[in-house]
Amino acid sequence: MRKFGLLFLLFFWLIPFFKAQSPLITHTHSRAQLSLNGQWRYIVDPYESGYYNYRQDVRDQLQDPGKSEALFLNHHTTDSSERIEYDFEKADRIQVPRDWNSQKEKLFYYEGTIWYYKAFDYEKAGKGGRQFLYFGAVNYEAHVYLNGKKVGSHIGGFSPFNFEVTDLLQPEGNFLIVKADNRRSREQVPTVNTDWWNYGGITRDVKILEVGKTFIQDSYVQLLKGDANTLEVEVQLNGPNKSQQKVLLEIAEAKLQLSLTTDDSGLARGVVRASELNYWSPENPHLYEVKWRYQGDSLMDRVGFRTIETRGANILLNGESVFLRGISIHEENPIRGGRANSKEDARMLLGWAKEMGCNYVRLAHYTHNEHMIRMADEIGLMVWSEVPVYWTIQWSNPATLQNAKDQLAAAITRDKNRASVIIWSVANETPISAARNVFLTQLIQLCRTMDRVRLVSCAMEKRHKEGTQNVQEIGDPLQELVDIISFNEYIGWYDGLPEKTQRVRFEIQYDKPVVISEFGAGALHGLHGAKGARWTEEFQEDLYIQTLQMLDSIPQLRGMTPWILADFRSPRRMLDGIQDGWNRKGLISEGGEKKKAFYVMQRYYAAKQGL
Ligand code: GCB
Repeated sequence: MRKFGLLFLLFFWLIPFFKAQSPLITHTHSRAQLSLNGQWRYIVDPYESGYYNYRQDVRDQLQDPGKSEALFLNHHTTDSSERIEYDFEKADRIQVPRDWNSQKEKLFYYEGTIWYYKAFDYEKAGKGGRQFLYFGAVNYEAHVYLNGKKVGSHIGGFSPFNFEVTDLLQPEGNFLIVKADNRRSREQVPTVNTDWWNYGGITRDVKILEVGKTFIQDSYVQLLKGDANTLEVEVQLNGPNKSQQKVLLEIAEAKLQLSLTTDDSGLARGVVRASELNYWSPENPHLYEVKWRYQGDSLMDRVGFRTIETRGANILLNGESVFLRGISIHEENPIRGGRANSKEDARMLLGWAKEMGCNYVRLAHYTHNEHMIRMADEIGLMVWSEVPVYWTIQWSNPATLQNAKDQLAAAITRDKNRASVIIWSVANETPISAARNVFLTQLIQLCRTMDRVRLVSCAMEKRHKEGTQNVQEIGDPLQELVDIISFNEYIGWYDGLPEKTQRVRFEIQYDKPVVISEFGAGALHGLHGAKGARWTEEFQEDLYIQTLQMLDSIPQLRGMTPWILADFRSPRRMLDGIQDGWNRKGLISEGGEKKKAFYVMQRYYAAKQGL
């Protein structure tokens, strides 16, 4: 009995803590909305006193959270004798979206909790509608409160999430409070150890989405696998009247119309013939206006149609073999500093890639913001999209696996209509073990179930073939499961000197395309010297020249993404006078200047055009 009572208590204690997150709403750019971007107030709380009381109880779980310290209540008083130990109205301001580290010097190295506060009025557009609070991303853990009530929490620093707030919004005097905590921990994804800056805060757009009582939550329109003349279509309604409803799809430019009827779960599926499509490609990034209509609700999207598949060692885009002329990119604006988060940032980063002659980018090592993917659609760049399953994470921890799956599922849900995205990557440089194999196999399966058309890969490692000096093999059992064999190859930087590249031969057992996910060398822009001297532009240039010769001898080579477009911040990089907290493997400096190796890639890609 006592046991039962305890379980019962635990159950009720858990309910408010793990408030269900609403299913992800997509197409957020084209919906009626109120942007909450702009200036917010913030309070730094390294001891989390606003979250835990002095007995370490979670305040938002208590009958009496303690209005003097429970920041989410935003308590105000006119009684001068009352003790209130915080005041958002007096707190410093910070820009949202943007990480905190690059905005405030005192927060440069900060890892911990910061409370964000935003006051706003909200005039509902019409009667009977619903409102959802949407976050593009918060790094890493977010607890969200509206008008003193908890609306939910989320983990994962690079994925979007939303909560319904219909019953909480009021016409005037709303206050939204977000506890953002970017502390690293072992069981998370990524874990404590990465080679990038752990930028904290509300790093992507925040908005209130205004939708009808029953509304189009999500939709899908892409070419059917193996058939370039048929579109596969799916739409999901959300709301009390979702069953047996008519939803209309219209692609006027392709003279297509389709009416679908939802089942009891609000889902409708169909296919429609579409001949003479103008196919999307990097050379012709054509996007169609796609309109969805359900009762008064209408959604607009710009969608490209292309096929992507592999045959033997070839990658076929719209049936024709392509060479992926790529570059790896972190989501960072090195010139301004901090996480990239806007259309302009995307234009700058992807513009540099275009200038190099790329038709492809590897968006490392986590899901990038939606502006990046949409810009890639617009300007014509194919995309490798990745989740932060990086180096060593807890392969045997079911919560860690669930977390990785959630991040991957969010990326696929958000970006499944983007023609640019051709590859889902489930991991980077992970050590082979039975537990890892099980973990990653599940992620690969998730990609295959959620996305029937795109390719799957991961950045593996290479190794010396046993008993040989200069023969390299991959040896990762995941080669069997992926569509594209990718590995990080640092011969000449982490493995010998650049001349070693001339002795190395690769043995790759599979008749699958090989796309090198990384190679590179560190160089400080403006530092010149002999090509044998590390950190000079000449060393990096020479390594690139020699590496390209070596890679060209791999018969299945179908592309590459050298590491990396631009220098990026990393606390692991401590060499004073050279690194100063930057990973210097960029082909472009933090000031935007191109290093010599940039031009090596530009020339190499010019010669690969049309291949
Ligand atoms: C790698 C990692 C990447 C690092 C890079 C480096 O293999 O995948 O995240 O930044 O090497 O510079 O060492």
